[in-house]
Order: sequence, then C-alpha cells, then structure tokens
Amino acid sequence: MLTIYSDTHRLQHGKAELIDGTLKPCFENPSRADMVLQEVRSRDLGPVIEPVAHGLAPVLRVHDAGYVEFLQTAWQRWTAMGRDYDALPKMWQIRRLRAAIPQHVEGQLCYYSMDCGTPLTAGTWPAITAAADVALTAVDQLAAGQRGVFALTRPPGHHAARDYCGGYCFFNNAAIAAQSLLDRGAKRVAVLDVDYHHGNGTQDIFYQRDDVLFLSIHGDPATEYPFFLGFADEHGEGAGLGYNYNFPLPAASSVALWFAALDTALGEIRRYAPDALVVSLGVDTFEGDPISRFSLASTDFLRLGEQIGGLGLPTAFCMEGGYAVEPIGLNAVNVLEGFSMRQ
Ligand code: SP5
Ligand code: ZN
Repeated sequence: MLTIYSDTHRLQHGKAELIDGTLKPCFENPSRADMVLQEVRSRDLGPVIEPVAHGLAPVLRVHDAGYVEFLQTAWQRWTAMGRDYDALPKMWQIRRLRAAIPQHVEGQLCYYSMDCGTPLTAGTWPAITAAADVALTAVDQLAAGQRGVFALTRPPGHHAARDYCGGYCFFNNAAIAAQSLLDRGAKRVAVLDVDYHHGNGTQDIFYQRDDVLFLSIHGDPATEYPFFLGFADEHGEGAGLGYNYNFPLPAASSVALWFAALDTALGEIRRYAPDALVVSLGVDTFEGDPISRFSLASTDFLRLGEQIGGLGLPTAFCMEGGYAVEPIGLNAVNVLEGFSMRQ
C-alpha cells in the first residue's frame, strides 16, 4: 500500500495539555507520526511519497472562510502582541454570551475553539496545510487507480468542524478527502471513524447531506470526550436524515462488543453502496492507550483491516488518534496490512 507523508507535521509541537489536574507534555506530538512512518518502512508496507500542494480551495469546500483565515493569521497576530508561547483559549462563547466574532486574536481563538487542549503554535499553519495535502494526494492516488492509500496525516482532523478546532485537530483531513472524492466525480462516499473518540467534526460537516454517509464507533459521550455529540440518536438532518450512524459504547466495552458494532457499521456501508471509503483511523482504541478506555489488542487491528478490506472499496485511510506511542506504528500498520490481505 502506498503511504503519503510529509515531515512538515513536526512543526506542530504543542508544549503542554491539562490532564488529570496537571499540565503534561502534549499526547499529540511529532513522535507519533515518526513512529508510524518507521513501522511503514520497516515492514515494507509499500512506497512512501510526498504530498502534492493543492492550495486552499479544497480546504474551503468543508471549512468556513473566516475560520481558515483565523488559522492562517493567528500565530503572527499572537506574537505581534509579544506572546511567544502556545495559544490556548481560556473561555468560550457559551450560552447567552454575544455571538459576534471578536476582533481580538485571543477573542477569536476562544470563538473558534472547542477545548483548551489544542495548542495553536508557530508551526500549526504549515503542519495543517501539509496534512490536508497528504489527504488530498491520497485521493489523487485513488483516482489514479490505487485500491487503498494511507494518508499519514498529523495533526489529526476528525474533531475539527466547519468552523472550530479542538481535540488536537484543526483541518478535518478525512472530510477534506471525502469532499475531494465527490468533487472528482464520486456520487456517494462513506466515512468510517474508528477512533476512540466520536468524530464530531466530520459529523458536523456532513450532517445535512446524503452524499456522505458518516459512521463512528466510539466511547459513549455520556462519560467520554467530547461529551456534547456522538449519541446513538443523532441520525442526520434534512436531506442528511438517515445518513449518520453513531455507535457509542461504554468505556469498558469488550473487544467482542466493539467488533459487533463494526459489523453493523460495515452492513450499513454495504447498503449505502458508496463509490469510495474514507477511514478515520485512530488507534486509541488500543488496550494500552494512556487517555482512552477500550481494549483492542494489536492483533485486533489486523482483523479490523481485513474487515474493511472485505468491503472491496477504494479506500483512503487518514491517521487520527493513538497515544501509546511505542506501539502506534504496529497498530496502525496492522490495519493497513489486514486491508491489503483482502485485496
Ligand atoms: C484525535 C483525538 O484522538 N483527539 C482526542 C482528544 C481528547 N482530548 C481530551 C482527552 C481527555 C482524556 N482524559 C483522560 C484522563 C486519563 N487519565
Ligand atoms: Zn481519539
């Protein structure tokens, strides 16, 4: 399988996040993608190529122009005020506060963020534009006839909605890939999100549409981040009604329950009969993940890949979460190898 990768991801390197009451080094850091790349190479998954620059037009197909402009200018505006540290919001536009977009860069940071765990840094803009290009180049390769392509995207994307960042995500790489598939002639695209956390951003972007089927298997938001979305009764809206499936599972769910949900999700994908599939590939479902609570073993990721491969669809895998850094490569590449065995 072909892998698309850019070193530019390293420029996104936040300093700290608040976990269990203390500031800890960011779980979402460059070593994650470095480890995945190392495993891709050591197991000879296939060629690794650089992304091709696609510009902002395909990003603006799924993200709000004001939000994109904020991300593009924020660091320069932040440092112009003498601030030389990561930009993090400390409040939100909550109920009954005014909804007008602030002029001030810090006000805009608060307006365009979902949480305080997603540091905007000196390298955020180059890293997120490179990640979008990685996803878009994967789509180019599917269009050129590849069956499965691995977009080694970092930072991840599935928590980023049309006009907000959060959960370590800024641009929704998987949504950008799905939209690009449609813009290249696909009639229907499915996005299967297997990250531990609900893909609230992807759901947000496609909630009112029937040309993208979104399915997410994740820790129940009744007890897990992102708390405010990802419940089983979210089916879509308007034309999108019936094209959104959430499979929230209790945090301590068994592997058998997880695969039962996968089976149901795969059945819905078959019924939809899409032209292509995008997989939001988070491996934070792993039993050793430091911030998540499912218990998939490394070999389970092979089985996951095989089952996805059994759909027989052109498939772009976009890397999402996974914070057990040492085995992250093993787990991610197991999915890709499992997929390839079924081709
Ligand atoms: C892409 C992705 O996986 N984003 C995840 C963002 C999760 N951020 C909040 C995590 C809160 C975890 N609390 C865990 C406590 C562990 N003792
Ligand atoms: Zn996650």
